[in-house]
Amino acid sequence: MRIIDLRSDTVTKPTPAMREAMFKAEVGDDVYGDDPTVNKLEELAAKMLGKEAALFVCSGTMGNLLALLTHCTARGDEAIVGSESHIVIHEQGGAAALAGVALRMVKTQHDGTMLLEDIEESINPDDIHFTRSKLLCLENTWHGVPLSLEYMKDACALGRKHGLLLHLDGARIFNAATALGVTAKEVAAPFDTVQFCFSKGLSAPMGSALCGSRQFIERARRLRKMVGGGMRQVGIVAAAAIVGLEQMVERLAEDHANAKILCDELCKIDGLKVNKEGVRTNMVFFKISQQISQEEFLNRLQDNGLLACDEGRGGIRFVTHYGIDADDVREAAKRVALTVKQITEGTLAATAR
Ligand code: TLP
Repeated sequence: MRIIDLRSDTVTKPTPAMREAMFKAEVGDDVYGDDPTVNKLEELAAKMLGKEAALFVCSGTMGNLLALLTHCTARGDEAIVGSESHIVIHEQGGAAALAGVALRMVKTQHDGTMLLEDIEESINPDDIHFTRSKLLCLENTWHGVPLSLEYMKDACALGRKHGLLLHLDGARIFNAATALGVTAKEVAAPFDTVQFCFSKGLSAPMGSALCGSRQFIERARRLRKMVGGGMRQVGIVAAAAIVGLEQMVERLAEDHANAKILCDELCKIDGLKVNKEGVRTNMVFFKISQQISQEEFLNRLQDNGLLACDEGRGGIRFVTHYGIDADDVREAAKRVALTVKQITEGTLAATAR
């Protein structure tokens, strides 16, 4: 049985074009600025995001950490973040532990936004009793949901009005742009800095770009070295990221279409609560109503050759990506239906005993 892996778009393997580009990549010591492939990638990333400069970093987590470190220059400076954002939930408290940045959490709404009034309320006056509010961070897409251009513009205008710097965790910015029918540059426009990942829907093996002004990126480059992210002949992997930007952006629409098919098929299965409205890009979330824990359900799915991600109270997550086609998602839905049937029949048998 072929395993269908829908845990994340991070499971994607490099395309044949990427492997070819990696094989042929010209390299140098990037800490000295000598790697021509990295330099090319950084220029391309900055251009596509409409920023002056970019920095190739190991991961999205490192990109966000460097944004916090570079923007929040004084110990204890505060960054305003969504309560359900990746920075809060999935980065192991790096903001506090490594960057000395205080996080002010504002409730994340079901569509990934924070209410403007909540943001405004969380901004501290310049008063000795409070932390210094320095940075506002948004995330787009959030759990696969794109934030609208209008919302980002309004939230950023509010931040600016109060003198905040603005960062976007745009790990999947190209999915957001595809869903909104705009360019990544337009999504990035209201922000001072953006981090986005090559290692997700763009299918490169690793890395992210942190984009911003030339001056900001110079400072971030020094700090990247401090956190141990200075890499050497890393053009080997930057070559794959270039292919990601040049060849893999347009196909993201396929992943979004496959997520819709998957959602429709899951909706036909009794006993599942599918978040239909939330399916806007490449993610599908659902909850189970069986008398079985989510963890146990995921184990049963795995026995049936299907891998999914446990999102705790958020339910179960499927992510579509390169290497998964429409037939695969139909097959995935069949395996979910089979799992539900096996559980229901098992429960009925137990009751009859
Ligand atoms: N997200 C991963 C897991 O960490 C949950 C995934 O499978 O979705 N920002 C956002 C919005 C992300 O979703 C992720 C990765 C990151 C940052 C961090 O990127 P990496 O994994 O490269 O450190």
